[in-house]
Amino acid sequence: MLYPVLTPSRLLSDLSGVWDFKLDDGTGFSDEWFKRPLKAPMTMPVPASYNDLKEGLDFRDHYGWVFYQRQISLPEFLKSQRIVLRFGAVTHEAKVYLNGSLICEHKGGFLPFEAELTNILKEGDNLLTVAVNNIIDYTTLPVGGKSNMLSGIAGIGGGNENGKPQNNPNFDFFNYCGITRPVKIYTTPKRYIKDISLTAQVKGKDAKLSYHIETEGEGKCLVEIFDRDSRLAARAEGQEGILTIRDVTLWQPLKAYLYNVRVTFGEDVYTLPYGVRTVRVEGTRFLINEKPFYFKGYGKHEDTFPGGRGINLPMNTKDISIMKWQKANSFRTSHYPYSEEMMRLCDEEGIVVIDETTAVGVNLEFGGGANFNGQKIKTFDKEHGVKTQEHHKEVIRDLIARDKNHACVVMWSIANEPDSYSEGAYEYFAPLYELARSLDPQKRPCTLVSVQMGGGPETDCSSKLSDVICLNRYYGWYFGGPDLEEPEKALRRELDAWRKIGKPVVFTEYGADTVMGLHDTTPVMYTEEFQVEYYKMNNRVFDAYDFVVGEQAWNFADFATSQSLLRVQGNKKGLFTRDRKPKLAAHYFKERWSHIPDFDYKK
Ligand code: GCB
Repeated sequence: MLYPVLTPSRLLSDLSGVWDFKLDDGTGFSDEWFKRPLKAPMTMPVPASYNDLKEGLDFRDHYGWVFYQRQISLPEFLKSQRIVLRFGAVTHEAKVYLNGSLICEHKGGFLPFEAELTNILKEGDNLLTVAVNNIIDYTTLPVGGKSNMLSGIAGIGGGNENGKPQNNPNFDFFNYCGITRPVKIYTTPKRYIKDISLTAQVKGKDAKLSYHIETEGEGKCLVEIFDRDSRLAARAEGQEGILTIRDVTLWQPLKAYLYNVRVTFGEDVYTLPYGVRTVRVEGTRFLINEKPFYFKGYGKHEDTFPGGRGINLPMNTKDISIMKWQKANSFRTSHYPYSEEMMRLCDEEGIVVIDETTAVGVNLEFGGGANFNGQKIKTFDKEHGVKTQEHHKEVIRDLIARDKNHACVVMWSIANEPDSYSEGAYEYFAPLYELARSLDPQKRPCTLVSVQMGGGPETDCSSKLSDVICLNRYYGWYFGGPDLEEPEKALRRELDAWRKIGKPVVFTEYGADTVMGLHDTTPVMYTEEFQVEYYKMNNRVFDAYDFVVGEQAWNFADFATSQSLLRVQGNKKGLFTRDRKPKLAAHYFKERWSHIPDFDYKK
């Protein structure tokens, strides 16, 4: 799927701004709010999550539908063009109406979707209404349940019953919702370029680029590649073929180089920035451009105040600047695909990305297997367990369609902390890996991110399915903390077991909650000193194992969660506060990572 851009043949218009807005009071659909201007609407910025933008729990914890509305009109001179309305992301479900008629529906809150407006726009004003649903359940990704409690991370609980229906997320981040990414209208000629796929092979100094152009309508295709100085580097005709770039400049972590691939098809022109690099796993090494790479970085969230998960371009830029200050080179898009704007920025800045689906919470074993009001239900129980597999496939399809050309993406994460260790897990996951591998033209490695409860290689189906083993481990925090000695031994024992399967291991999460400003001479839990000691212990162990090829701290920054006894106005495991001020551990990692090269750390 192509990102909408302005080109000599395509007009682009951004519908960001203040829209009309209303929480559904239960009559939104029966009274057909989408048919006429909303009565007594509030104002609401788009794009943003709505939850923190008006005061009160009823608003923040609203359960169900909300309505967004505005008028749109387009200039007459666009009549000859194809006109498309495009949403970057609407969390979690959207129904889009134009002049009172439903024109499209979409499930899944973190990937783009489109509706063609060409023949349905009226002259003058058109009423655009977007109904947005924030309910999560056993069929959605992420997974959640319904409760009457004002609480709960992953069933840990501790809240008060207040009789109102609530989302009970089976995951540890606030269920921010709304129209969270840009809404745009773009045009194309009637015969147009639908999609572009590129794969590079590097031979000596040259790169061979296989390309495939999908078009609507017949016609001639011209593909031209320009270097950064706008010099023509390669040229070919036809919808598919191979281009040779001589003396190629590779895209490297932290040394990005992007070519511009310009495709011309009839009247349509589209330009795609593209970095040439290779990626593969060999034995216990993760090779980027054939050199063993070491992941230094974090799991992140799209989470800022007050826009929640709404796109925040300045913060994205700041985050990458901080990563570079700290000598990090990578992050994981925990626990959902990030905005297209962030992915393009990572291409530009040379940040390496593990790209994750929305599959978080596919695990009903949290909270001692008693999640969602004490039911003891097995995750893959045919009757009562999760019903996410078909939607999971859809998400994988859409994610790869969106991100397949990004140089920054070096691995797909199929899920975060699923129940990958109980009956039915292999049968659930094997087809998903197969799908991802068949869809990705670049055949990137695939992984899932394993939860500590899953045990080791014998029980976790990731050991069979994944190219890289990704571990979330909390030795010295949830497991054994505040003691660090016994947890260190346990971590070593676990790594001794993983060694036997001969695959690279990346720690995709490890961390300790730390409230900025808490200090002590003895490192006690929640102080900045404890966080540093915790990381020192874990990192010492990672350094002792040559097949550990990466460390991604949990989390880059503090972030909002549901309320519970273990969350102090959110999750405080950030190396940085929510407004990006460094804790002691941020300085510790800056020092450590300045001594760890991006390549050849472990020979
Ligand atoms: C995890 C989850 C992450 C949580 C984290 C924590 O294992 O993957 O979403 O935020 O633990 O802090 O407990």
